[in-house]
Amino acid sequence: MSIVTVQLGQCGNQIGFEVFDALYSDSHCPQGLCSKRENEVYQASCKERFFSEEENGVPIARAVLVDMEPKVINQTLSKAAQSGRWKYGQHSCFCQKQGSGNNWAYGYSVHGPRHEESIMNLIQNEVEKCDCLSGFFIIMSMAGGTGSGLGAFITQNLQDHYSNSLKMNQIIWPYGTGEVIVQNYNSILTLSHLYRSSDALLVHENDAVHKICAKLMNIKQISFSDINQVLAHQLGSVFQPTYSMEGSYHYRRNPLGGFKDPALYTSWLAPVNAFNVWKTQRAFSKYEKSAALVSNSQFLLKPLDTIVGKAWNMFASKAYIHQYTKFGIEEEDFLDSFTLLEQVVASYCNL
Ligand SMILES: Nc1nc2c(ncn2[C@@H]2O[C@H](COP(=O)(O)OP(=O)(O)OP(=O)(O)O)[C@@H](O)[C@H]2O)c(=O)[nH]1
Ligand SMILES: [Mg+2]
Repeated sequence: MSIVTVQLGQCGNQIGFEVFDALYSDSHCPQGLCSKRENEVYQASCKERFFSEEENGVPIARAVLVDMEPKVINQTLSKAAQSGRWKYGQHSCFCQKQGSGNNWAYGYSVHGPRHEESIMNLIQNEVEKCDCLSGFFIIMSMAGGTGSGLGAFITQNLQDHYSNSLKMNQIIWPYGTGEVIVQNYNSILTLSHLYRSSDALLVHENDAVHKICAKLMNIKQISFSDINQVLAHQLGSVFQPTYSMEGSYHYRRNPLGGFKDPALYTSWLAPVNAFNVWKTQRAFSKYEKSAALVSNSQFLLKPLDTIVGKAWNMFASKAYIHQYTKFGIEEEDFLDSFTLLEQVVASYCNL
């Protein structure tokens, strides 16, 4: 089963690179407690999932790189090529001369329709290289213009063209302070559109990862590269295959039970369905023991409520709205987004 990754905008491309690098490093690191045979199966499974192979044996990331300006894509391509370990495909990039200037509407309404065909063709080429497609990872920030606006547009297109395949968006949540003034507008538009077209949103908060770098890793001058490495580690540890002892060398779900306290689970799911465990003897990265938890919880309520509140305050005074209406995103679209996200906030409050 293979996954095609679509990396969009500066953030999506920079993180995408670190993710593939982490996946590659992990699959070539010491095997930990598992046998040689198990390790080989793990490596083959990782490769099938995330890489295709070129004739000379260098793995090629199953990825499409999209940005509206060339700088980050060029840097990303050359970093991968210089690693000498894996690379991106020769015809897997789409870029233009000028970005979306942190304007969601420009990414969604201008770049989207204009470049839809070229980008969807690149994605289709990548899909055709998979024997069996299990779905798409779409990596993007929600505060800029390209990753967020074009990312929402492309996700919608993927939903139309590949409705049976899983679409999971990796969303980078902006820092609470100190960034672009319209980031809250871009964020609510991204979230409300993805709510309709994506199967799952996996949210990564820059503030939270920054704290990990500062407090747990003691990094003094934290760069995006540090943050992206932490994110890549988290994503790798969740999406690398797991190995089940039962039966033959298959990777599959391995429910072990879960936490005992029923109060930890939502009432509308039976605990057996609410909690799944996958485990493997194979070390992840250089760690013999590690654990990763993905949860759908009230964790995001506060950040979501804050973003919706800030965007609403700006919207109430009509600040910067003309930058959006200019490209076809009307006040009505904003109101729809607010209504939808307020419903989401209310549902999560009642969990
Ligand atoms: N974690 C992380 N966040 C990033 C990175 N680069 C940018 N961001 C965040 O992404 C947001 C800005 O979005 P970008 O990805 O730079 O924007 P873009 O998609 O390239 O869109 P335009 O530049 O407007 O065309 C801000 O919230 C940044 O904090 C990165 O490498 N890692
Ligand atoms: Mg950019």
